[in-house]
Parts: sequence; C-alpha cells; structure tokens
Amino acid sequence: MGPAAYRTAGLIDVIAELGHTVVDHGDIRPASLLPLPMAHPNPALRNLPEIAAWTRAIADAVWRAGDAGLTICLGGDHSLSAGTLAGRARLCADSGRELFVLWLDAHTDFHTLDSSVSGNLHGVPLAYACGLPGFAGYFPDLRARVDPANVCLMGLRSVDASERRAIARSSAITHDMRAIDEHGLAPLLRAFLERVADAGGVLHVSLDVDFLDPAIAPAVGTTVPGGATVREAHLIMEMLCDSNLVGSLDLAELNPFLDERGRTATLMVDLVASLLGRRVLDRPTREFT
Ligand code: 4U7
Ligand code: MN
Ligand code: MN
Ligand code: MN
Repeated sequence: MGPAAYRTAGLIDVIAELGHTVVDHGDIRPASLLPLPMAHPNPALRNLPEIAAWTRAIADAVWRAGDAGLTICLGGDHSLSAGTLAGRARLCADSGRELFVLWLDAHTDFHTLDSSVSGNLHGVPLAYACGLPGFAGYFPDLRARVDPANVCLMGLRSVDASERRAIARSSAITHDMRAIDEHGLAPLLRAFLERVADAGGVLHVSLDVDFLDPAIAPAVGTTVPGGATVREAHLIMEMLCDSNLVGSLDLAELNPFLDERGRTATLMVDLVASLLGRRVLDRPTREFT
C-alpha cells in the first residue's frame, strides 16, 4: 500500500513540478511469489523465503535502473533496503565510485538472521548489505558490499543489545537522538557529507518513517517517541540537496493503514520535494561540489 499512498499524495507531480523528468517503473514483484521452503536455525524468522525473493528482485531492478538519474524506492517495509543497497553497491562496483549510506531511522536495522529476536526482517537490511555473517545461503549473495565505515546512522533511539555490540564493532558512524540534541543535526551531517565529497563518493539515503517523531508521522508500525521534527527533517533534506551527492533514496516503513488523513504520506512527499530542490528562498551558493 505504501507506493500507492505516495502516488496518491502526489509524489510524481511534485517531483515533475520541480523540473525533473520522472520515470515510474511501477511496482516491482519477485519472479515468483510462491514461498520456497527455507529452514533456518532461528525459529523466530518470519517470511524468510519471501523476503529473500523480494531482495533479489529489488536489487536487480535498482541495478537495471542505473545511476544516470536519482533512484527513489518506495516501500514497503525497510527490508526493501536489503535490495536497494545490494543493487546500488553493485552499480558502484561497476563504476568505481565509492558508496556511502545515510541511514535515517530510530533503529539500526543491524540484526543478523541469527541475532534477530523478533524475527522481523525489516530489522536486518543494513547488516546484510554490510556483509555481516550468516546471510549466505538465505539472502542473495552480494556482488559488492557496503563498507560499514561509509555508513552514518542518525536518529537512533531503539537499539537492541546485540545490535549495539555489532554496530560498535563495525566502523559505522552512529548519532543517536542525544547527539542530535547536544550538537544539532547540521554539524553532524555536514561532517559526513564532507567525507563523501572528499572521496568523490555517491550517497544512498535510507529514510525510515520512524526516524520522524510519531506525533508528526503516525503511519508506521514501530513508533518510538522522541523522533526528528518537521524542521530537522527538512533541514537534512535541504542540506542533502545542496550537497548534490545523493544518488538514491529509500522511503521505507510507511503504513497508510495507520495514517491520519494522509498526513504522514504528505510529509514524506514534502521531504522528497526539499531533497529535490524545493526552496523557501533562493540561496547564493552550494555548500558542496
Ligand atoms: B525498522 C527491532 F526489536 N530491533 O529487530 C527488531 F526493536 O525497519 C525493531 O527500523 C526493528 O523499523 C525495526 O524487531 C525495523 C525491535
Ligand atoms: Mn528501519
Ligand atoms: Mn525503524
Ligand atoms: Mn519498522
């Protein structure tokens, strides 16, 4: 229902009105929706063969879409990012450009198939794409992985104990809500964008609806209080626009069934507009080249 809600909220028109050419590739489906038998020692895992099939389909579609324009993937829960990151990493391996990831989420989504307690696979995509162990034979083999040192997570406020250990062992940059409150978003994001620019890299942005505060974005299953405000979220998108570094974007976890008169879908569309150039006032310079 997520992609349909974004289309209903006017996503395509909004992007086109900003002067961009939009190609809607339609909804992606795996080659077969028939669940393949797949046993895993973790009995909690839910829908493992289905998610594996979707991951393959999304990775292929993202790779086929290429890197000439900006690819936006509409979800659907955050397991979609297993596919988008795999596809983007493959494109970067092809082109020789370095891939960076900005993960905007209340959660780290850094569980492996073995560590997940809930068994919900929207909690594993970042670990999979970074090449953590235990996915082989279940999820599609990665053509190229994401270097965890090139990942920056922002907005964290619900991290399971095993994820906390795993993310600390990785070289990923983590900013929880406390860091955002203490320093403000702008300097934290600017430091990361400078690294991406210095490396001549390309940035993938993965936006989980629950990055936002549930008071402004109720349409998500895993609400966690204390999230980003409208102003913080727009600031991020405007800085990302200025940076000219973004090659792809995931909009994950929108559940229109939980929305209130479409307000979450509308906010997400407005955030995409800020990322793609909507401005209150013209600004004289670009901060990054
Ligand atoms: B989302 C959780 F236990 N860590 O594994 C889990 F807290 O894509 C949540 O970020 C995962 O929304 C949330 O189920 C995945 C839980
Ligand atoms: Mn998530
Ligand atoms: Mn989340
Ligand atoms: Mn979720």
